[in-house]
Amino acid sequence: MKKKALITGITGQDGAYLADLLLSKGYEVHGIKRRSSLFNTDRIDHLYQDPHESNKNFFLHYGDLSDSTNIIRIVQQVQPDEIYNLGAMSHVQVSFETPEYTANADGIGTLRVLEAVRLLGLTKKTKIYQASTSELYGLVQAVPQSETTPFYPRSPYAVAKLYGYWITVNYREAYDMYACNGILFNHESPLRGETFVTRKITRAVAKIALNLQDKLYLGNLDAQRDWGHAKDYVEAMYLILQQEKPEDFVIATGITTHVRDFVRMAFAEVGITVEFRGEGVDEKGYIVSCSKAEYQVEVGKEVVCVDPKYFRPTEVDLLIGDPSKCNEKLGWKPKYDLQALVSEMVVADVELFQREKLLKASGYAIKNQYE
Ligand code: NDP
Ligand code: GDR
Repeated sequence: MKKKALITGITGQDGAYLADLLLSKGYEVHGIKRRSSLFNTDRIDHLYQDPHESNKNFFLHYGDLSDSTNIIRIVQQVQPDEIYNLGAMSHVQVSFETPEYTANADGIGTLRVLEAVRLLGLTKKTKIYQASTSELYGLVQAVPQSETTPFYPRSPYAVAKLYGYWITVNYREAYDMYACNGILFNHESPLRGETFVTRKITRAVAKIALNLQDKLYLGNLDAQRDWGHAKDYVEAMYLILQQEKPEDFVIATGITTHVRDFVRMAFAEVGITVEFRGEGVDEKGYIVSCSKAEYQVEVGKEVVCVDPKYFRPTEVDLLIGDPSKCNEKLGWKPKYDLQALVSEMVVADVELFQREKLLKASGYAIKNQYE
């Protein structure tokens, strides 16, 4: 019998990579997608199968984590061996503007998944992975952050995820469920949402190199993040559910980098050297040289500016994870380093915008990008 997995948030970055991974391992994969007025399945369109085909192993169900009857119905219908609860309002800054919705989807949504499994009598069959986050650490208590470092969440997103974390632990202890938290540090890829800082930077670098954009406006350049590749991190999610005992794991690279240095690395991929001058809101990045003749950029031009509108009411300054436990118990180590990640993201965005430039030059309308 094929194993069955149910993924909430399958249309997101991690959902797409995880679906690929589980299908490659012979799973039958079910995903929950939200109804939207435009198609929202770009990241998983390559997995689509004709609904009339027999032997299908990939299924999508309409649903939402804010709707418990819907979650119960889908879990009952699928009878999954594993649930990966990746669905969430995942943008930290947006959570300050939509705190109640974020609490509902990210906090109570987790409870709804756990309750569905419990109410349907599946506690001995269904294992649950909860997408917890390094944002739980928030205000720095100690570094590197490990499974035993105290939490101090700094956003409505992180507070909602704190509830998700503890309700998962509580259901494991109260009902003897196989339910685990993966406390994942930031992970990125060419599929990363366009408004997270890494993808915002790699898209802007590609557009600036191709003369499609003038400047990149960013918030806090001093923030430090432990960045890995999403492809590596979904392997860790899978491994967490294959252990004998349910446990929580930090998944991280153990290396941290400033946002400012990510900017430098991304520009370097297109041969552009950027130097930062000034301080605080007056800090700016200038092009000091360009080694690739195919990119006609102006040396001396100001290309990076700070816009305080991207500052958060409360910020998480420094994240650096301690991957000792996942290294030892899961045998997990990332295959990508930051340089390889940045390179893959910039190459993908240059290709994307080269196509867009061609369309524009040929008189086709292009989408406006709001960031
Ligand atoms: P994305 O934002 O790319 O994807 C989020 C997914 O959740 C999308 O499929 C989205 O659907 C779906 N979703 C949002 N709200 C709801 C809802 N109310 N009901 C059902 N589905 C919903 O996030 P990532 O793939 O990057 O992250 C996956 C999970 O891991 C998230 O829970 C995130 O908080 C967490 N996480 C992410 C980290 C990272 O660095 N990427 C690090 C640590 C944790 P739609 O496409 O329709 O918007
Ligand atoms: P984060 O990711 O908040 O860590 O949450 P994001 O990429 O949004 O921010 C990282 C850091 O960069 C700073 N920053 C900016 N961020 C954005 N988005 N836009 C900007 O213009 C900008 N300028 C500077 C931020 O202030 C921050 O310090 C991500 C999400 O995937 C969460 O769901 C996940 O839980 C955590 O990672 C781990």
